[in-house]
Amino acid sequence: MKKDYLAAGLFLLTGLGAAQAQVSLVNPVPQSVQRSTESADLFKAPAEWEVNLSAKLKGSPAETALQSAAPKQKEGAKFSVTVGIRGDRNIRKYAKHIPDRAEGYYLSVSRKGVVVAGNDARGAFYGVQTLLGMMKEGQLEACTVEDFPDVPYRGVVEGFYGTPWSFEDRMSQLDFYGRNKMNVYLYGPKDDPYHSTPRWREPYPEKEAENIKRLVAQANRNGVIFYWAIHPGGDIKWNDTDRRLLLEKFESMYALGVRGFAVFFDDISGEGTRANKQVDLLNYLDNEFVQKKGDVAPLVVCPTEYNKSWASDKPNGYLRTMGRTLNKDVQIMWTGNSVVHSIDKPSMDWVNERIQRKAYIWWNYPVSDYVRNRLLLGPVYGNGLNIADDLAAFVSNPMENAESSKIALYSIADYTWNMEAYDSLASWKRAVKDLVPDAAWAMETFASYSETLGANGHGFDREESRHLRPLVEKLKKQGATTADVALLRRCCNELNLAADVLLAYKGNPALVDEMRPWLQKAKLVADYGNAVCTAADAYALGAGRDGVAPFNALYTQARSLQEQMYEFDLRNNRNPNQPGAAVATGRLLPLLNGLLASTVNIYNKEHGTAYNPVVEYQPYSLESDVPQLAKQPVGGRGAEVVVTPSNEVITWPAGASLTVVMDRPRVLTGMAFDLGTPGISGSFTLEALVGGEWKKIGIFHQNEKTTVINTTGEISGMQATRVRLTNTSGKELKVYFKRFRFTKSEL
Ligand code: 14T
Repeated sequence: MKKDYLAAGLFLLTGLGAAQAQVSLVNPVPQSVQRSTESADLFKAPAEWEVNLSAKLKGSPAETALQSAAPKQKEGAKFSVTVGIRGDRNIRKYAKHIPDRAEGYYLSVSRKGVVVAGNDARGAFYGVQTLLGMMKEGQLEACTVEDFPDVPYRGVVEGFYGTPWSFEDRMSQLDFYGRNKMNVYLYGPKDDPYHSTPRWREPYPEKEAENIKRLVAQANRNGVIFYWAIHPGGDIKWNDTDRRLLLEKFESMYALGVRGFAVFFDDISGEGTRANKQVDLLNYLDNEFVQKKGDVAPLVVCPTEYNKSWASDKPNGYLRTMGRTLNKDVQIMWTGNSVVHSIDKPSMDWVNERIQRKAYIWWNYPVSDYVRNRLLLGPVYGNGLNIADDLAAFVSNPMENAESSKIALYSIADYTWNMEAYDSLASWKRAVKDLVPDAAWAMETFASYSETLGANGHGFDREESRHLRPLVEKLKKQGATTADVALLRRCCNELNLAADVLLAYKGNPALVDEMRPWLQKAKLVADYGNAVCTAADAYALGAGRDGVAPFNALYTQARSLQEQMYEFDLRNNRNPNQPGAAVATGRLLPLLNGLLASTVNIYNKEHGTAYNPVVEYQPYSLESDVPQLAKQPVGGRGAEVVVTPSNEVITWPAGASLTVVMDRPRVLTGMAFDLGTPGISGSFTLEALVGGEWKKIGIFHQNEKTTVINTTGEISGMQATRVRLTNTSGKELKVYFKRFRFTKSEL
């Protein structure tokens, strides 16, 4: 009984049942749809149909997809489904309608039956997918569709740092790519030991090999090319032995069914980065492996200089060398103007001219490996809608949270298929409904507080909580009114409601598991907001105090919830870089913090009290004239102060320094940093600002392998307001920034 009531409530909230033109459920949005009548001619999908599949499609993804459809296949059924590819007799009548484009198809739907005519086998599969997408809510729509992709290769590169996706995650992803007409998946998780240095040379153990075999089969069923990537640049020797070992590894992957190969030379330094050596190897692999096999997809390479900000632009520089000497059929990856960046026409022109081919875009969104306390669930926007002809491919690097990534991936599939028609917000809404069909309102609501990336080293951000933009603008100019507080309270209550609905959602347990820390955090944010709004109404805006708790209680509650949120981050989503779960930090939390501060000020003035108006205690900041480190976040966790590490090679100018600034003196108790190279610490000077004077901190212990300075003995007792590290070698240095942290106690 109760269950029915709940279901009815959700029904209303999500607007299910509203009249929907069925072809508008299809993702990606087709290139062209023709309806026979003015208003949509919708009819109930048949319970059974007769399938007439051309011989060439037997055993193909199109057949598998049809077998998974709801209608039963029955010979002699009234409703017929005819599927073939150009040249097949069963669809000959329709040949002239088939777009002359790779993976294109023609689809016709009437009350009598369906015709799918593909330009090739993949096209036929996509035609079937359009049919199935249309039927998602049990209906069909009379229409014809002529369709094809804008971008030849569309998909995903599993290329992030952190926990690689599980086998189950990947199986589900590959199915999702097929449904959304993505055709490539590049397997290259940075933390798979057999992908990267030093074990790239070894074949996979039996169990992992077996899993890869099964993934390849799943990819094949879904019309997805499974690319296996190798990341050998960390320790490769440019000799015959390593070349042979690489080829052998490729052979072992070929034996598992892999028919797409990529070589990643990103995020390395030293010998492995040399363009001409890389090109030699790649041309060798292309000539001796890819071309000889004959059934292998084009070789893909991620160059070392994979974005404009890192590219040396000399005539004989890295990119131009690749452009000139790398076999033309080898595809070159590119992340844009920087590591994480929107892609537009000028940036495509820039790189294509240099690499002398169309770039293969590796888009670093929604990857969150540099903001691991975040879920990126917002709309996909910002890339040019006029670059279809400039791309060899467009793949997305996703979050380690596989299910959550599907919101962005759905829209990336949409964008890469039909750019001009791409509508970011409409696509996002369909994505949410596709992922969480029975709680779409809750997911939309929660997602609208999980968009921003916060401060991060790449300077990339996404707009959060668009619905709060007007309020933020208004409050810059004037004080809050009771109506403003009512809006904030409503947002908090909706967020709380959405989190509760999702925590109980049974339709996708893997998704709920991924989101749990953020959903729980959202409830704390909502509680905090309610305390703030109640205090503001009663004690700052004169909305009446009858039946309202005393100010002191509400103030203490707000403080308590701030503390609970802080504590929550210490216990949840533990990872070494950005632990915890950030929710609603884009607009809602700053608005609530501002409201609390102004409420406290007003109350203090009226009552002569001294409640502290400072909210969200931010005791540390960073200053640096090392450009790559200037934006690095710094934070306190208990006794520790940590500057977020970076994985890139840092160019540290002579004399430049990194300084952590504290809001008041603290007692230093320990210190450790790691610049990645043995012996490098001698080139740096570490100091603390004590009573207005810089005091040198000597090296207490230096580890052989990495450069860790641990100054526990020497610094203890120093009461410092700043700690700084300076390159005093007199020359520019290339270093890593693996660790910079110290411990302190409060005075
Ligand atoms: F190969 C690339 F195109 C690429 O983007 N490589 C990595 C990628 O694996 C990672 O997921 C992504 C986002 O963090 O950034 C690239 O690696 C970096 C680049 C940096 F500038 C890692 C840390 C950096 F500081």
